[in-house]
Amino acid sequence: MSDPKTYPPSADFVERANLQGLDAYRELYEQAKADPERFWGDLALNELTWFRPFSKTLEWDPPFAKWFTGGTINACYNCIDRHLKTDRRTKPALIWEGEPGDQRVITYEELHRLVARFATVLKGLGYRKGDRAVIYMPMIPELPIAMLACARLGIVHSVVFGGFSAEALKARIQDLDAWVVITADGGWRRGKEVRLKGAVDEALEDCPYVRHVVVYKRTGSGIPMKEGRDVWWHEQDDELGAIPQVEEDAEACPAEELDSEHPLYVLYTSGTTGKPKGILHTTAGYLLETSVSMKWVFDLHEDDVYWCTADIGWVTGHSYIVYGPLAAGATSVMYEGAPDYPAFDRFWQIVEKYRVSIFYTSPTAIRALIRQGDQWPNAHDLSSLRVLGSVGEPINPAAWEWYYRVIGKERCPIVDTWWQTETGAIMISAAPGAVALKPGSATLPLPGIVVDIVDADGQILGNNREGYLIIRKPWPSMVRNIWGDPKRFQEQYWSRVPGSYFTGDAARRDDDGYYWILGRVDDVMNVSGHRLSTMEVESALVHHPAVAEAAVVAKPHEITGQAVCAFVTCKKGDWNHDALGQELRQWVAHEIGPFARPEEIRFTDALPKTRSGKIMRRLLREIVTTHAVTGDVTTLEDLTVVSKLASQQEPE
Ligand code: 7RM
Repeated sequence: MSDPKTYPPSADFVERANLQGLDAYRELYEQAKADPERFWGDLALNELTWFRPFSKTLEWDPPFAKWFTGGTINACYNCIDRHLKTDRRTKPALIWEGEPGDQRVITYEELHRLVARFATVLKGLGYRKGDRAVIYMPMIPELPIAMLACARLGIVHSVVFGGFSAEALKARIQDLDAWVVITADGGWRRGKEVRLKGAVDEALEDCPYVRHVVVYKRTGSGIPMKEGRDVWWHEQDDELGAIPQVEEDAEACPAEELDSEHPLYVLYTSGTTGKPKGILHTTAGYLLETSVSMKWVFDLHEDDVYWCTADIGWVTGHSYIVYGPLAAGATSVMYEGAPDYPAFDRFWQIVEKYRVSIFYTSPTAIRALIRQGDQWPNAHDLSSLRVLGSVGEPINPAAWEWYYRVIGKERCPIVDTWWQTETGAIMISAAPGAVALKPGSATLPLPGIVVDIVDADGQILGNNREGYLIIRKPWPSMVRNIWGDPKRFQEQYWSRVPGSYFTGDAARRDDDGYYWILGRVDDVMNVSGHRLSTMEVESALVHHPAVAEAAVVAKPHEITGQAVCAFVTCKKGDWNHDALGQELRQWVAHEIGPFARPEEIRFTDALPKTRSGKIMRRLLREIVTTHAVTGDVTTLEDLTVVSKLASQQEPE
């Protein structure tokens, strides 16, 4: 398949960009490559505010890295306090929209006050540096406030996505040995209350050592409070008394002076086994790369209004709603609810209302909206937009083109950002004023990031060869460990190619040095000895006018080793599935090659997805191989999808 059209940055964009033109990018990249420690060291001194500067940039004892050792710093101070001495003091830090339409605009000054007060509450309850807090909240400002209050005191936080069950919550509280849980009565999603406190109560039946549950009142639905354990956020806050002046607050609850490598948070993510891994991020390096990528990738300027639609329960929200934007002094929009509530134009209504200029979302959201038609975005003034972003999975060229044309009106570059929970910050992405775009490619690694493609034996492959994506040099925002499991950390990430980080993704690099991510390694199929990515077939399928979404898995096959099995949801319409199935098989054969022709097409109303929108191909694989689902399904958005699929008769 030949590479598609490229989209160079417009002269207008380049003129205002933080990184202007390819040479500027290249120069920075080469500088970092020539002397990485000097590059990161200088950047850390310029971008972050230190209590005490570090003495050594990197101590690398593979797989364990220490960045900026000898330095002391505080993440909350860097996200808030330091901006108060500038014009940003009265700038909105968070613009929040609740699903019912309520709204709060919180300036940096106000955020400081709220965070300092809540930190004082936590302190009053007896928590301090090194303790662990689990945060289980809806998408309301008190979620970042709780995170930042923990960071202010050096309490390690772990945010558990509000859609996780009591069981999943319990496993995380236990793994982390957390003594305090911060939650709310509930939140709003699609007009219904998502109750949280009930799940906390259930989880805590098996966690007797948890001392406090701090509950924020969001919905006001009555909930039981356990005497001696549960406290209301607002009552604790009231007890602090009258609102002191900002300056006094700063004195009353100063940001703790912490080591550069002080643990900032643990975020659980699924691995290849059933047990989630607690990904540990520390303070200085994480802050550095999340904030500097705001400038390189999103081309952040002082007057931008930036909106990342992710949930803070996932890494994208940690890095690109909370820590990155706030450390960079941005105005970050936060929305509580669903993109289709009350109607399919909620995103575009919010973009118009707050004049959002940088918009960052997922391919899955884009495809869901494509399905509803162009009339929804077309009803809104989207002229404030100037940069669009994509994250979470490869964006298929058809969705890219729609995003570019219908949302960006062919004016806005799309940054396709490749990264992981483990990488902490964006690793591969265009700098939009420097790098020409190719739909479907994440483009080039950011300065300081050295990636390569290797084969199964760890041998480095040349251009145009598919292999495993690795990161060869340590980087400041890298995962430091798996909480409580250094052995798994070593084995999972650092054993394939010793000294290099194994991403678990397959990729290829083209002759322009652009990276094309092909998906997780276990999503790569092998049909008659041809390597074939599930993503490639999916992309071909969604290119067909009848197809809304597709998920492809490999099915064992007697003759060809594996065969392609596609699960397809259709756009609105009255389709003859037999005829359409034949047409789609032919379509794929035509788009990619006869070897890629799906053996089987199964039509379905919905695909099984995690709550962050990733299609759970593992479940589909189980359905096509064993006709039953046995593994962990606790991250599934809608359980009934799986039982429906599993009970479906296999076509002849
Ligand atoms: C940020 C995030 C990580 C996995 C990763 C990839 C896939 C993410 C892209 C992508 C292609 C992208 N963290 N992935 N971004 N694939 N292009 N731009 O999603 O830990 O939840 O997932 O997501 O497979 O390994 S994550």
